[in-house]
Amino acid sequence: MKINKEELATINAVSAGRLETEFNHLAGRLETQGVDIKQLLQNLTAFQVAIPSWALGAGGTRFGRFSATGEPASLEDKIDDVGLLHALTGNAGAISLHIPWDNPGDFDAIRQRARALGLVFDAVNSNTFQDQPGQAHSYRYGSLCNSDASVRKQAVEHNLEVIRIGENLGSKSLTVWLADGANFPGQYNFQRALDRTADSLKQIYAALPDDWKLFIEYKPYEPNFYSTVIQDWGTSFMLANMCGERAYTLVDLGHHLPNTNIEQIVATLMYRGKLGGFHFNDSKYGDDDLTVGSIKPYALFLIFNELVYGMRHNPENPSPAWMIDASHNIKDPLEDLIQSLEAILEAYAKAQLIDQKALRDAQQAQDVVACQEILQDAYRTDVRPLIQKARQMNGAAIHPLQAYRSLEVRRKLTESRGRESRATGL
Ligand code: RM4
Ligand code: MN
Ligand code: MN
Repeated sequence: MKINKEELATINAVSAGRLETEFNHLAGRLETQGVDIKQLLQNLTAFQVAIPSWALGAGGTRFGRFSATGEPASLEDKIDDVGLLHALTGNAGAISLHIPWDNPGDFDAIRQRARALGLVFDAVNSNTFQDQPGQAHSYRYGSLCNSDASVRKQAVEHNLEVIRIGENLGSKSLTVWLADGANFPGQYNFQRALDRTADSLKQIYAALPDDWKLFIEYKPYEPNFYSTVIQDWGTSFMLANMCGERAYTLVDLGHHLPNTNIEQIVATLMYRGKLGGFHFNDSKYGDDDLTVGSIKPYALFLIFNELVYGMRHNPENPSPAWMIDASHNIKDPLEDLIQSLEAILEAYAKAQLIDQKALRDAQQAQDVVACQEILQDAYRTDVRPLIQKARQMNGAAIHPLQAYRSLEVRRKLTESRGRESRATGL
């Protein structure tokens, strides 16, 4: 199904008057504080977050899976779902594929379908954490780190195949996340496993097209519970440096042990020009992949503060590849993604409200209380009218979730795809 522009306009008309009043009120107040509203709106309308193809169906846990009805069973359907999200929010203009969960057959047709919906293909993701039917060697004991050279070769070749697929779709980056690790002390030698991983990554990097980037993701544990080869940002940063200029670290918010100061990691990476990509989600304990902003919205704001600072001061970083990497097992996946997009936009908008000059002065004067006030003043501002205005300007829904429900999107998807259709992914 497609969002009917006229129906959307009718829905928007109901809230347009109220939005105008609220927007004018907020914009007027912020302008007296020196905020450039025009620039802010421009940043918000331009902000695009890639949607992972594996978040469009219900996410499972190792204890089971509760299907959402009308799930997208094919890549075509997944593209259509991202198209729906983009039409409703104006901020979901890209899709990130996971190979072989996604298997683009006819590249031209797939590209064409995405283009018609205003979508581009963001980073492609390789999968060497699951064995595929008919595969010659198993990843049971790791892929790029494996002590068996033929397994490493197979894993490197898979990454090269993913690059080839990405090239055909117009992607410009490859994200490598490795499950490689050990469940028990002594299972492998740390240095040798790391050395083999570095060597395999260098082979992948060497095959990267000139205008491509390599993103190396880290994660402390799961699926291995004693050690993960690329367990933290430091290891990823080191490997990215060993590979070369176009290799970067990718930060996934859920890939940290509880209470880690993620905003400081962001700042450190940006300081050295090595932050390449970002996976948004939220968590309480581990890689929970919960809706962005549902647990720690203040931490998200502080992270965005560093991102905004870095985007202004560290031009040696590429403009980060933003992606949501969340998937939920009980919510409607599209509603979940709408909520995540809203939280991201909110944190991004609030971070731009921070009075950087005043903050710098307060830091210089070592006025700790003032520093906190400046940050929290921005955080406590209700920026929703700004985001709603930006969506209206993009021709999207002022209230995407409400529009999604009143257009009965899930019911219509279920009608056309059936109750049993199932998306590929975890
Ligand atoms: C991992 C990691 C990767 C994602 C897989 C599905 O934990 O976050 O980015 O591709 O999950
Ligand atoms: Mn991730
Ligand atoms: Mn993850």
